[in-house]
Amino acid sequence: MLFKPLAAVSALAVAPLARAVVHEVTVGGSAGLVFTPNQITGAVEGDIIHFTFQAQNHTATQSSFDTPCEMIPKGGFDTGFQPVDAAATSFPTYDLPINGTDPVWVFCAQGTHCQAGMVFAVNAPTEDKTFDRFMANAMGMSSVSMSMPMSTGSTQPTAAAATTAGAATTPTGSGNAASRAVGSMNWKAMGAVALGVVAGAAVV
Ligand SMILES: *[C@@H]1O[C@H](CO)[C@@H](O)[C@H](O)[C@H]1NC(C)=O
Ligand SMILES: *[C@@H]1O[C@H](CO)[C@@H](O)[C@H](O)[C@H]1NC(C)=O
Ligand SMILES: [Cu+2]
Repeated sequence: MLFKPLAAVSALAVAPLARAVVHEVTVGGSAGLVFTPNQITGAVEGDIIHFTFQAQNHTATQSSFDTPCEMIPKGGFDTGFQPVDAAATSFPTYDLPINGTDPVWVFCAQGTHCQAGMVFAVNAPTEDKTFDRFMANAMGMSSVSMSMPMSTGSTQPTAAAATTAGAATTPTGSGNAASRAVGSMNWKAMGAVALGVVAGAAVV
């Protein structure tokens, strides 16, 4: 009788150590200009992202959510170019240690691969700074700016969003169901911001 509760407690105590894992990610290869998978969630300190480079000549380079296709100025990681022949049978690898649960944004620095969507993320949030938005930014599918931080994942014009925010439904973007859902939420938030600005202006 006593042993069951004790066993449960000790299992919980060792759980954090047991969770450290190696996440396999293939860069390029027959899948094309992509990281496969293109995101890892739930990674914790001590985990490793194990990149395996296949054809053609790619990098895994750290960027930021706001500038997906630019290496962060200081302290970012960069594998450098890893040219791999299509007929290769052995592949260069790179182990990236994960140091916490903060998002890590990554792109391929070769030519216009990033603009073609060759991006990767670890622990991307499920709201706001999502992987879908990061990828859309990389592909130039949204015009993110400081004044309009919520414009993303949709081709719907900003003016329409402000006027229809209360009844916002599905934006007319071409994203998947997940990014459409986020877009819909964002339009409502945009409406709230717009109304706030209007209200403020009226008082002044
Ligand atoms: C890989 O790409 C880099 C950057 O474009 C280039 O400088 C390098 O020559 C390429 N390597 C090979 C073997 O093609
Ligand atoms: C984690 O820290 C190590 C050592 O400072 C560093 O080389 C590595 O790039 C860091 N990982 C990430 C994802 O930033
Ligand atoms: Cu590439």
